[in-house]
Amino acid sequence: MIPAYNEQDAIGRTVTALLQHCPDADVLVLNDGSTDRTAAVVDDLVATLKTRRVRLANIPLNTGIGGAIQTGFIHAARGHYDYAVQHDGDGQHDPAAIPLLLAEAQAKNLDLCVGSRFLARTGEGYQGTPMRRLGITFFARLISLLAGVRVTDPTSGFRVYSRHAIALFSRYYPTDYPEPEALSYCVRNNLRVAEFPVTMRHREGGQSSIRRLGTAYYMVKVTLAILVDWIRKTEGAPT
Ligand SMILES: Nc1nc2c(ncn2[C@@H]2O[C@H](COP(=O)(O)OP(=O)(O)OP(=O)(O)O)[C@@H](O)[C@H]2O)c(=O)[nH]1
Ligand SMILES: [Mg+2]
Repeated sequence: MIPAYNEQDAIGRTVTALLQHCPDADVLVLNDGSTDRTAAVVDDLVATLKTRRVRLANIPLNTGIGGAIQTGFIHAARGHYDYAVQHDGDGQHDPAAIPLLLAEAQAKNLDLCVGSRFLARTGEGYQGTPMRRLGITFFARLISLLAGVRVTDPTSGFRVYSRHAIALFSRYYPTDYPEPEALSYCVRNNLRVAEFPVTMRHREGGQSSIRRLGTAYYMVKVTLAILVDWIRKTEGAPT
């Protein structure tokens, strides 16, 4: 599942690399009302490669990453996929890490395996601006405290989900900046969550979505959403 908003510069290379590194995977691009050539780039690639492994969901209005990713979960649940992978379309994630994340999820029976850029010993790769790291540290501490699991990169959108998580998130997935809340939601609903070290890169073009919504709004909204979620009842077992 690749959420994509105006990623014409990077989406072609991202999809091509995914096909190479994950020969058993189908790729779903969730193009969320992009106003650039994102859809055309994917259509051209599919025509050139003559592949059925790549699908393009053209969501007509911008629903945000949450709405797009939940569309991906609904598709994954209906298609009876064993695992779903969330992977950015801006070139920041390395698809070569997907088999490692999957192996970790399988070996440890995880429902959510999050690629963390802060677990690699070398501290190499893209780590975000100091301001962003401060926000990440805040959410990491908040979730670690509430959930009792060690979290270092709760905003990472590089994730592997089990069938159990696919079923849960096909029914509900948070909106706006969904990643920290989705992680917390998993733990609260007794799913098995852990992180695995990955290296991230700078985006290959386009614009970060973090700029589009104010940072203060993000911090307050996500904090409140996580706190309110913890006083809700646990979801029933997914079917
Ligand atoms: N479907 C959908 N995808 C989006 C939207 N906004 C961003 N994305 C995609 O979600 C992924 C992550 O968004 P980014 O803006 O790169 O967020 P980020 O990686 O945390 O921020 P940077 O580190 O600054 O790049 C990218 O593939 C974006 O194209 C949106 O409104 N809808
Ligand atoms: Mg990005």
